[in-house]
Amino acid sequence: MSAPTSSVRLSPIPPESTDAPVVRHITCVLCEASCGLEVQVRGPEIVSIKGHVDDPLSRGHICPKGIALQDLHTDPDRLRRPVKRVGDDWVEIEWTEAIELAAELLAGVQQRHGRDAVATYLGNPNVHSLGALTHGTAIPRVLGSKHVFSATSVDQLPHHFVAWAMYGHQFLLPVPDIDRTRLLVLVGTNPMASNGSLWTVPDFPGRLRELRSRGGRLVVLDPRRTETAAVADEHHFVRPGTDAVVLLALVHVVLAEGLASPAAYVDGLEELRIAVADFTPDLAESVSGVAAQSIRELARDIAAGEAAVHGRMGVSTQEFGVVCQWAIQCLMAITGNLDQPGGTMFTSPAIDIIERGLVGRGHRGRTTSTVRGLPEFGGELPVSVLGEEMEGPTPAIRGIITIAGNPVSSTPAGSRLAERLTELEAVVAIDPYINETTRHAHVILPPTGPLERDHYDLIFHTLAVRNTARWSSALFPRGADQRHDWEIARDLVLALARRQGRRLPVRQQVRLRMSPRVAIDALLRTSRRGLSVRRLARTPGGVDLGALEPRFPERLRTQGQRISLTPPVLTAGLAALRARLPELRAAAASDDLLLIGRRHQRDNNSWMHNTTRLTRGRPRHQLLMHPDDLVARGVTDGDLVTVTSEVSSLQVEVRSSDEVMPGVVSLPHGYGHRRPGVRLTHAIDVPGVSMNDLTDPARVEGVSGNAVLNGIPVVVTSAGAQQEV
Ligand SMILES: Nc1nc2c(c(=O)[nH]1)N[C@H]1C(S)=C(S)[C@@H](COP(=O)(O)OP(=O)(O)OC[C@H]3O[C@@H](n4cnc5c(=O)[nH]c(N)nc54)[C@H](O)[C@@H]3O)O[C@H]1N2
Ligand SMILES: Nc1nc2c(c(=O)[nH]1)N[C@H]1C(S)=C(S)[C@@H](COP(=O)(O)OP(=O)(O)OC[C@H]3O[C@@H](n4cnc5c(=O)[nH]c(N)nc54)[C@H](O)[C@@H]3O)O[C@H]1N2
Ligand code: SF4
Ligand SMILES: [Mo]
Repeated sequence: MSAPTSSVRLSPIPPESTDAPVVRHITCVLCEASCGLEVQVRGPEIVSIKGHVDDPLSRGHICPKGIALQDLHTDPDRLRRPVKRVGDDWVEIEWTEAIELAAELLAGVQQRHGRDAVATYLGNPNVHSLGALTHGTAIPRVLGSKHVFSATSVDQLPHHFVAWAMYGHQFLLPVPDIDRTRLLVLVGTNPMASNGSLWTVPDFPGRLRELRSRGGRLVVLDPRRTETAAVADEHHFVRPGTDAVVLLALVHVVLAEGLASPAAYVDGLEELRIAVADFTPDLAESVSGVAAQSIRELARDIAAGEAAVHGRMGVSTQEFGVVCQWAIQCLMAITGNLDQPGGTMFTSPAIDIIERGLVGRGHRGRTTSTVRGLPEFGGELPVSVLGEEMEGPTPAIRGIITIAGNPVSSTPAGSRLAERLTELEAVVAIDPYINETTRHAHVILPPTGPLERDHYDLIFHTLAVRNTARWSSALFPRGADQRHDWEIARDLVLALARRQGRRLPVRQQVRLRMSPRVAIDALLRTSRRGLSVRRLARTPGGVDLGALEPRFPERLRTQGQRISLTPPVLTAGLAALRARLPELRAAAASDDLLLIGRRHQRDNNSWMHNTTRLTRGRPRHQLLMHPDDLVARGVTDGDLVTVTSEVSSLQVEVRSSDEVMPGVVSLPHGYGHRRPGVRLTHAIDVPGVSMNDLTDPARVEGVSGNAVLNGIPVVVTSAGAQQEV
């Protein structure tokens, strides 16, 4: 298909223009795949959205969410101007008033109760918004409270923790070199639905097909036969929360059979062999259900080279997340697959956030939470403590600002957190919607949407399967009454500083006033690649900087640029795992149920349900349960069931499915919008409940404090009698 008029523009199209359609290239910021899209626009209207075929990274890929960007853009529920809550009503106010009100509320709490009394919660879209990255973090900095939280601790904290402990920097996260690998092993990740995570791998299906045509294989370990498992060469059901034992057994086999071939900069092979000596394939089989023989064969195959193992949500947000991530890194390192083509590799991004010091290397334990005493990592406390820090006669937290986050839906015991929010003296949200969390705000400051702002992927170029650099100019100009994320952050930080009676250092003021475009341009111009925003904007899809290349040991940030396989902070996790083994073995033999999560290609965490384009069709909110488990409980497909965890109970329809292994039930997260005060016209009619009403803030991963969202013990009973309620 040919495009009507191809042109590259640096400035947004004026809204009154009504000429022939113009073709523009932008980046989709809805997920980590960061697809390059080709959009036809006529004036303020979108004529079509499709994948940009010539994009060197995403190669034409697009998913239904990318097409739904237009619905997000035109959604009448999306706030364009600030609103203030007056009783149960919302009143639009001017920006100056809104910023002053937000600053007054937050500064007031700090004046009355101290700095730590105001919390910041940074949600997932912060990493997908350039302005939030360049300016947003100035907000927690000016507040100066220890109570900084983010979605990281309901997600990938174990990855950062292990990268920090082994490679010396929390962002030295290796990605599978899918384009050259011979063997891809995916553990607890479902890229056919999620499009990849901590692994920017747009067009996963196409890349998988190419892997196959090269004679390569995909092996999946997951308690559910996911969309990815369904297209794999081999799928092993693994009982939730037991992967650590399987992954350690893989390490065990490699070392026991003398198959190790680590690089010269790797230390501690013998210590590792001793540490994993008791984690045999037979032990792994008894707790996980994965056959010992399969583990032996897989270990040998990985040791044969050009193999990449990647573990994500399923092995991160579980009881032994850090042990899992550590075992995976050890496995890659000892088999010589780390930092090698076909293995797991590190990027060489045009803007190197590690080299340029844009992200700190990580630190731990500089402060602790007030109630449970959990340590910070990298300046953040685990979000599982957020609710409890708001409780008691003298709550540690009395005010909060949420930035692009919906913790009521996304963090453990969300409904309980919602109750706490109603008691706070100040709730401020930087968010475009009145949703499960922001309905409790006193004031909401809505930023522009993805089509109204410039973008450059500071984070996802760092995690991509190919080195490229892409600039994405705003498709439409922002309205006169709208503000970008970065402008809101700038104004709020300045207002907070004024109220604190201090003058920000000049350098900081200059940085705050610099638009993200100017900041990125400066970073590009001073980079080794010698690029600029203008140069990138002239090249639709950006520039291709080539395949990933080996970067170690130079890129290591450890002492002497060496890798220790057995840092004590990681091996410490083994004691807790050994202590749990008898229970894990007993649980494997019982008929108790464990709850796990799931993602659907047309869901986007908790916030894209307000478009019928993504929600129509077969409902997908149900609890999946194995037919044998249904029979054992006298429940039939489609029934309403009561699901009870240690913290709460809820009712939801059940769907019989042998996709899940016996003893496992699965619910998606991000559902359950029908709550008082939510202003999402379509989403409130989407059936479903919030999985995080069942998850337990007391269950955190033992080493990092990451939330445990998978492998939750639950009881399921028929709710037949209550069905008419
Ligand atoms: N049980 C269970 N819980 C989970 C997960 C799970 O698998 N199971 N997954 C976890 C994971 S991986 C994550 S990342 C978290 C996500 O947790 P959160 O980040 O807390 O939640 P999101 O659903 O991503 O909500 C994003 C919010 O940002 C707003 N928003 C969207 N775009 C922008 C923008 O550009 N600027 C601003 N300021 N706001 C914006 C939306 O309106 C919404 O309120 O959930 C976690 N929770
Ligand atoms: N369509 C869509 N795409 C998304 C998102 C979305 O909400 N929707 N969210 C984005 C975000 S924020 C993230 S972090 C990524 C996440 O990307 P993924 O990690 O790929 O996400 P999930 O689909 O949650 O995959 C987790 C898998 O782990 C399995 N699992 C659960 N418990 C265990 C266990 O104990 N062991 C093992 N081995 N497996 C287990 C689950 O069955 C599931 O298949 O996706 C991103 N992309
Ligand atoms: S895969 Fe992700 S980045 Fe690509 S179009 Fe879909 S939502 Fe956007
Ligand atoms: Mo995430």
